[in-house]
Amino acid sequence: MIDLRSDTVTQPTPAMRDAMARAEVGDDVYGEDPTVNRLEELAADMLGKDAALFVSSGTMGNLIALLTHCARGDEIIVGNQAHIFVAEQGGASVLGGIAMYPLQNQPDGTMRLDDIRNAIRTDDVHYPRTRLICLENTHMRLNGAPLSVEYHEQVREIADAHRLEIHTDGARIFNAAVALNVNVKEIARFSDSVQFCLSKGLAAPIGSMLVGARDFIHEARRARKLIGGGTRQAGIIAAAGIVALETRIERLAQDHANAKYLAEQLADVPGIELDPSSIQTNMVIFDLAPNGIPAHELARRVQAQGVLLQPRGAYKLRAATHYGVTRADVDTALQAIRAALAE
Ligand code: TLP
Repeated sequence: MIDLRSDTVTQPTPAMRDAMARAEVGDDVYGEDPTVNRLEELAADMLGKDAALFVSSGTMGNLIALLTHCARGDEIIVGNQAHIFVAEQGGASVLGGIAMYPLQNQPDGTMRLDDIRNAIRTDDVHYPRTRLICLENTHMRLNGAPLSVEYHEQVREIADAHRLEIHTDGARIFNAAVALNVNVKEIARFSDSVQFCLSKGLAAPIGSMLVGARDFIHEARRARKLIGGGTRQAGIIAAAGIVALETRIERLAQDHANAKYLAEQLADVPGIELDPSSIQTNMVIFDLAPNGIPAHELARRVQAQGVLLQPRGAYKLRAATHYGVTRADVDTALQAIRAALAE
């Protein structure tokens, strides 16, 4: 199977399995797992922050960040296409009593700066208190668009002017850094906290990191325990995370080139609507002509030819590239898609 549904399907590399087998471990709730501690130091250092916390998933990392930044009744400003708003069951509201103020995401993954300014609440007894601005980089639902360093800086200026904090859902922040050709620290420096995933393009089997200031991570560690995310000999999985950070970032450029190639070829297929210039990282989201076959039917037909795509709407599909997908696989997938549309 050529699995283009997501970069979450990546399998751990042989080096990861080897590191997992050999990992030195201890009880991480006591802070005694040397491998987890090493991963947390490495992540904090790479992102240019004081401290880091190892968590089970991106969803958990975002939730812990929001629970730590906000009290009950506080409000966050978040994009209406953001994973935090769309795809985390409203966890911050359900579990933290945190209100969400969704703003229209632009096609490049940003929220308009004026929209952010206008959404910040005045001190009025009717309103919740604005506390946090959430960004997503890369922006998954918007073709994996990377947000520029300049945009992060502009949002920081607004946050500072209103004494707000910023959390970035950087599930794929290394994809952004590679696409923008900047050190990831440059992106992270304008956010108080960043969550990033080890288990997507970086290919680790499990885990995400939350990074931020020392006091913030101290509180986040409490929130992680609160929601049952304190784990014991977690070094077994943290070991793979270290290998991910040390060895898997370089590969992302190839994933981006494969996504670009896929997009350029798909744009020429009759019945597919897609602007290949919007593809800068590893996500290719494309539309089918509304009078043609629906997305789930195309997915079914290509599956019969050994290719998995993810339907993301009645006439919308996603293909994500990752290290399990070669250029030859992309060609095979293209053939399958062309054949399926011609059926
Ligand atoms: N995204 C998954 C699905 O949930 C859609 C995917 O296949 O892309 N932030 C962003 C931007 C994400 O894309 C995801 C996962 C998460 C957070 C949550 O990470 P996990 O799945 O580890 O909880």
